Amino acid sequence: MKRKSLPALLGLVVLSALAAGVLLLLQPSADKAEPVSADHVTIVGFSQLGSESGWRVGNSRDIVAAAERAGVELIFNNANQKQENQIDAIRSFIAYQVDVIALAPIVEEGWENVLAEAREAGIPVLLSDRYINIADESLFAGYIGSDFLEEGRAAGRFLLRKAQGCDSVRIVEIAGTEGSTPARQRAIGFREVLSGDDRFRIVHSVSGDFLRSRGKEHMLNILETVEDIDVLYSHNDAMTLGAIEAIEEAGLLPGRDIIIITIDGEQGAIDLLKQGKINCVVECTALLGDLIMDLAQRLTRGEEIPRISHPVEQVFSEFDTDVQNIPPRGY
Ligand code: GYE
Repeated sequence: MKRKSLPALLGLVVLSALAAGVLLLLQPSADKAEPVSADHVTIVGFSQLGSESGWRVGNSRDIVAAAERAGVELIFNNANQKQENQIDAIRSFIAYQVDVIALAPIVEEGWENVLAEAREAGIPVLLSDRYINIADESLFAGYIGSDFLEEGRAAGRFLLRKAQGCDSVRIVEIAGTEGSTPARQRAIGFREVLSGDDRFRIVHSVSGDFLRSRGKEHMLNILETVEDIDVLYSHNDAMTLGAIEAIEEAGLLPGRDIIIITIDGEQGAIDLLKQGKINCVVECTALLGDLIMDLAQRLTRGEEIPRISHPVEQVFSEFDTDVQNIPPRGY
């Protein structure tokens, strides 16, 4: 969907307000909990954090397509990796009086003020993809996204199985954006499973910001400075694809000389799993759009929604017999 100009946005607000039979106030209304008519078109303002990875691009496309499928008017803003841009976008959604704000927060901290402003305006907020750390959790209506702790645990469980019979396992970790939920929890879940087994040592850990270019840069540097690497645990596919380029440039075989464990499940990573260059892909689905639109419409109708909605996900690895038949991922 094309981004709307301000007049077009205001037009949408007027239309939906008329359909709902309520008076349009240009200043935020404190009472949006009035019942809406059956033909009310839900307006969602979505603050996307950026386009750092194939996962993120697929997530954005899915959200736009899901809004069209659901007949939701979507105002989509891409914050280009800056929290202040996300805060500005949320303030503009409040000024436009959208029905629901959906936020994919780049980091966990720093949302108190702007979410209090949304509440003041009577606009419910859905968290999409990443979580936030906030004292008053009633400032958002619900969370739709993966269980990142479980993803980290799944990565650890794969390694436990792969390392059967090994005496010592030296691991390097390329982590996601500092202060983001997936980076924090993927690190914790992985360590939780391996702790207590002193064969495993994380000998180097660095943040690659979920970017392919940083994954490659870090891996080039790691290969020069860290000895005897057995395993790369990378928090997303984009960084993994960059790191694999570095490993191959160094004349090593990814998947054999270095065991590769990655998270997301982009098509590019699944293709390398099929070629034996990646050993394990922990799925984190980017396809959250339908769920977001469904919950946004339910909120607009004043219905209760679940606090947490986790999509069902799986692990793809060299231990699966049907790796060659993994269906196309779509991103
Ligand atoms: O793993 C990564 C993206 O927040 C779950 O962000 C998301 C992560 C995903 O850039 O590829």
